[in-house]
Amino acid sequence: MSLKPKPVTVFGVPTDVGAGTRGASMGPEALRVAGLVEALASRGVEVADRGDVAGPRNPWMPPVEGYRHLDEVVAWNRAVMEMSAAELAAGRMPVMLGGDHCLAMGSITAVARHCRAQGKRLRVLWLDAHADFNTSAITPSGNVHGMPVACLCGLGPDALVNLGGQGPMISPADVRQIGIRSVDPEEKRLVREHGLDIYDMRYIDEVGMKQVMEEALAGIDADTHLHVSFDVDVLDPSIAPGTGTRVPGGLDYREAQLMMEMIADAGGADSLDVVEVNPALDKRNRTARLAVDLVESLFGKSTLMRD
Ligand SMILES: [Mn+2]
Repeated sequence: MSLKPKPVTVFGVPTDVGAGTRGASMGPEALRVAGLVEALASRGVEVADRGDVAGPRNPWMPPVEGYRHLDEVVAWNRAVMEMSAAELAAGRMPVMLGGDHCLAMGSITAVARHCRAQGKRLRVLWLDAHADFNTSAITPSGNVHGMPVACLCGLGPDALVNLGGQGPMISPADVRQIGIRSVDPEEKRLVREHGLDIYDMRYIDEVGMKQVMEEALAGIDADTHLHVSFDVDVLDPSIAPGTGTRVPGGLDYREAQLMMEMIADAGGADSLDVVEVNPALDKRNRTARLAVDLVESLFGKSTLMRD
């Protein structure tokens, strides 16, 4: 399959309202400084940077009924959903620069609605160290960036589950999670109960990234909208130190490149989140630069002599 020649809209979402560590709010600018927009343009992609969406400040308060900053999380996600929906309706590929991972609720809600309207099937690749399948009842922290997959699947507060109309917006069967290696005990039970398709690090170690991606991409065709939600903490902290929830034992450089190249080989993504880049924890913008490098591969830049 050749790459979809779709025009791209990049937009930033400068907030860490769903995170337990401050600093992901600086992610969009770090990704721009690392040359994300120019890298896409140099691939021949028609790319527009719409700047940053706006939202409330981070009040940095303890959880209320199991959620931290729920009102602010809802406001930011609504802004993300509206921006994503407008770009999808215009036939463009939204690339959302977070921000923390709670913002994927807004982007994927927009994508799911778009798919319903267009009669398209949806596949979500969730690249992450964490399953992000917590609920208010089982969350150890109340940080909503640990809950977006559960909320999208209908487990969460009404304000998030029904953000874009009657939820749930997606089903666990739409999701493939790759790189998982940190799941809270109760979350583990919930993930099993809902039958989430998880390619954890042990599975990647045992069968290799090539087979993992073949399985995760199986069944995708021209009628499938592919959304990639890329949390940079999927990468090993030794190569991607600039993120708030580092977990040892992540993807190495070659595995991550192969993952992105195989997505490109399958036709590329139709929408993309790049989240949890935290410049306050980074070293000379290394993590943002690596993320840009990987996004280039997702857009078909081969590291080898194949084209
Ligand atoms: Mn995440």
